Amino acid sequence: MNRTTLENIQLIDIPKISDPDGRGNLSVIEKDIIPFEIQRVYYLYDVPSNSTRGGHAHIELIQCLIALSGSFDVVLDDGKNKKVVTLNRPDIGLLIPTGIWRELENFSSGGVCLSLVSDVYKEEDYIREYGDFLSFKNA
Ligand code: T46
Repeated sequence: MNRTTLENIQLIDIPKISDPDGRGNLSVIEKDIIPFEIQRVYYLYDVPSNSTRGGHAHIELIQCLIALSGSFDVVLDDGKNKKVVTLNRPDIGLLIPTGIWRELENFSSGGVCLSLVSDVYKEEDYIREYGDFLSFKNA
């Protein structure tokens, strides 16, 4: 049984240090910024604008997505409701709890999605069929 809803999805402010001498910005992710222990980092890039990534939910994995460069849309679905979050700032993280179906689309040219996640890669943690996802949520 998994009762997470869209309300459990959060945007996280990532501290930004603007350089006083005009050398640009620096963001840092330290202990306590992300509410889980990061076990793996991966990133999506060179994604064609008409491609969709994701299209699945996770059983145990918690994830934080950051648009390091450019922008993309994240379509989030808890089995009852859907919403779209556009990520376009490297100082904002999207925290996705377990049991949320997600699809990433509309990548801009040069869009890079950084993903910080709570576990190593385990295919058995994926629900890749939408019907299975609905059964999982309604179990
Ligand atoms: C997610 C979205 C945002 C690995 O071998 N190790 C890894 O850590 C990952 C993430 C993937 N893979 C392999 C598994 C597939 O053969 O890379 C291939 C592509 O993976 P997938 O189709 O799952 O890629 P996306 O972009 O659809 O999904 C990924 C993550 O898997 C997923 O957790 O939320 O990015």
